[in-house]
Amino acid sequence: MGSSRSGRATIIIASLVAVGILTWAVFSAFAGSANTPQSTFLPASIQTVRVNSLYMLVFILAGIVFFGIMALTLIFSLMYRERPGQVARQFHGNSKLEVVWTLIPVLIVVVMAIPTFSTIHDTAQEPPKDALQVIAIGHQWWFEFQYPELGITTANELHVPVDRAVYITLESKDVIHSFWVPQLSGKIDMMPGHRNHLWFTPTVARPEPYLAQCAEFCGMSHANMRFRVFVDPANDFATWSKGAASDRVAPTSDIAKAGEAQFTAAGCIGCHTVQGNPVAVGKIGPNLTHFASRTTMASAMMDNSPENIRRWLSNPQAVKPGALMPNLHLSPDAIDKLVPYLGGLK
Ligand code: HEC
Ligand SMILES: [Cu+2]
Repeated sequence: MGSSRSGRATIIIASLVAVGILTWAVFSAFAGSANTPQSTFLPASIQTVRVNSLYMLVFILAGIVFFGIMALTLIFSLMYRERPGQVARQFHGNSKLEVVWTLIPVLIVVVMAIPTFSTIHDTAQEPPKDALQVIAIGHQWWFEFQYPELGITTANELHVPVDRAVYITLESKDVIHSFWVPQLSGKIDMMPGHRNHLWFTPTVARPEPYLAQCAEFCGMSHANMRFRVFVDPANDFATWSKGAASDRVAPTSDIAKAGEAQFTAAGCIGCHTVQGNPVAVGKIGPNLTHFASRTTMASAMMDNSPENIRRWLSNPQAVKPGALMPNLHLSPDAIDKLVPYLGGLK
């Protein structure tokens, strides 16, 4: 008798502790927004705001059910616990109760279903006619972005104007990748030989980028396959896109000329395009025409700085495991010419 009573006490204490830990885990997931730049709880597009409010509704309803049932379980196990000399009353069925506990879940499901269907309906619409067209191509392990209407090809940093729909066509050059900007869009696979689509309308312009990354394991440097989305005010986007569509500034200084010659001599032109340089038309690696205007390099895994360019050129695989740019065993003199050249590709 005594042992079964202490057993029950243990169960009650254990359930209280479990409820406490769960509550803490769930609420800590919402906290610390500054430290969670890839949190889906900080939506910044029309679509992610919709999805997030739907999520919150389901989450709150589930929370009410969860805590209600836990509380009732605790209360009943205390109130109706075994007592000496008492025998529980035996009976079969209670229609009123059965109707109530069937209707309540039905009601909850209906309350969740109506906004779910309407959100699915709205987010599955065709994008508006004036949407900005972007083709995003996954490569092991970097992202290529093309703006067919604007004549732009760039890599790893996507610029989009605020308050205008962006229609993204997703492709892959090799294996399956996945395109995901947690604050701006859902997550959709980039498949070889098949085009997927996704669109979103960013609503919050800001100088800091939205962090994003490949969300489908795609090989050795999957974790280093990141990208950034800059949501610009309309004017800034116009300025950016004009620059991004232009050719490189033809080298005039001796340093720039030597750098461009080295870029050809070292074979970089076989894999990299520099618009305006007639021999640099390679398509294997990122387009470098305006490389220096990007804030990061090697798929946003590090800052774009002279030191990092130097490290990269000395041994790409040492910086990014498995990187598909070969180690060209460049001489220190060649690297000395290439670093300022790349830094000048504004
Ligand atoms: C065989 C093809 C190939 C050759 C040759 C090659 N690269 Fe690359 N390069 C790549 C690939 C692929 C990447 C993307 C690597 C990644 O991020 O995973 C890359 C990335 C880069 C980047 C970073 C670009 C960015 O936006 O992140 C720079 C800079 C670069 N290469 C410069 C050079 C220079 C300079 C040379 C010549 C010395 C050269 N590459 C030769 C394939 C090549
Ligand atoms: Cu990946």
